[in-house]
Amino acid sequence: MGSSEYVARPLNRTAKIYVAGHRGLVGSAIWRKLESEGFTNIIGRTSAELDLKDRGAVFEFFASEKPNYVVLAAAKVGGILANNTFPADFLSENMQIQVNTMDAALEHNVERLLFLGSSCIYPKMAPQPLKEEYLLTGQLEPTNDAYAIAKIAGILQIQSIRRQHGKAWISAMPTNLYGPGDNFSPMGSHVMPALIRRYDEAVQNGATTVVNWGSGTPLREFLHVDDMASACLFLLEHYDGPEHVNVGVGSDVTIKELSETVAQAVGYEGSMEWDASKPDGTHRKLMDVSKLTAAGWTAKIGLHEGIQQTVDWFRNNRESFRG
Ligand code: GFB
Repeated sequence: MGSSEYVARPLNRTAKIYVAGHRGLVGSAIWRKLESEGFTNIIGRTSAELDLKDRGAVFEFFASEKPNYVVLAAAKVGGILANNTFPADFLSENMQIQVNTMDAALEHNVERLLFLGSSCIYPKMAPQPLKEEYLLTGQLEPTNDAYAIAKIAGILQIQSIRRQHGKAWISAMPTNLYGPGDNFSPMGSHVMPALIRRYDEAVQNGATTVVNWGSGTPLREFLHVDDMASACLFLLEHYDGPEHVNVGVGSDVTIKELSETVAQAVGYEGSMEWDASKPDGTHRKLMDVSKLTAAGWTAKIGLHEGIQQTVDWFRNNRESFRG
């Protein structure tokens, strides 16, 4: 980040802010964060109320609501198997959501917009930790290349709108996220909610063996979604540059270590097996978060604490969790 990109420009707490995807893991956390920070005019629409793939409806929504700020946290997301099985959906739906929302936001003069991507935008074989500048320097991980290309297009759309229209719009790329409100679908979810649900069911059923996916050797970095929400507001108020910014904790664990930690948090004492017919995905994608750290933000929620809190949330929301 060049020094001119560090700007302390508080958002107006009474201005209208639209959180696209406010029912999702990230959007709901951002909504909670904005409320706790005193924002009084937050708006959201469920996908039933507003389908962001419907270009006409999106333009009508912006014309009538005229938000000052937008957090674009709406996306079709899923774990490794969902990405690998439905690449056409991940590419098409994410492209439509992003293009429609950003085009309508531009037409209706949205002052600040934050676009959210993912660490899978980086080349599979890029050096670790992943610096922002490694974008577009090599081949992507094939299990999620379609999703990654959509997110890379979003970064380019932000940069192009900045160049052509001078907007103070920015992008953030989070590492793997987890926390309350996640999707716990056994086949479609990411690894953290999958493990929490699997081990919890094993405890309830008295099972002594669980089967996880892949080899357990890949490394992943996990960021609690409340930390992510805090980073999003921080960036909106302190960063104004064309380059996307990594958001993570700066350290990772193997999937085997993660599964042991989740087992402990859930109270599962049986054994674990690994199903090699399921994909491992990329071996490692640790974020270099030095830019964000230099700007003054670091994650606060430790992995053990975050996992325990998410397990407790899951157990308190058995009737209503997604998935
Ligand atoms: O969380 P996950 O699906 O995301 O998988 P990715 C991470 C690792 O956990 C992989 C292993 O090596 C999986 O094989 N794993 C073990 C499991 N057991 C399970 C399980 O029960 N469910 C799941 N899902 N994984 C996604 C990308 O990649 O992450 C997206 O496909 C996106 O594009 C997202 O970037 C954050 O980190 O492999």
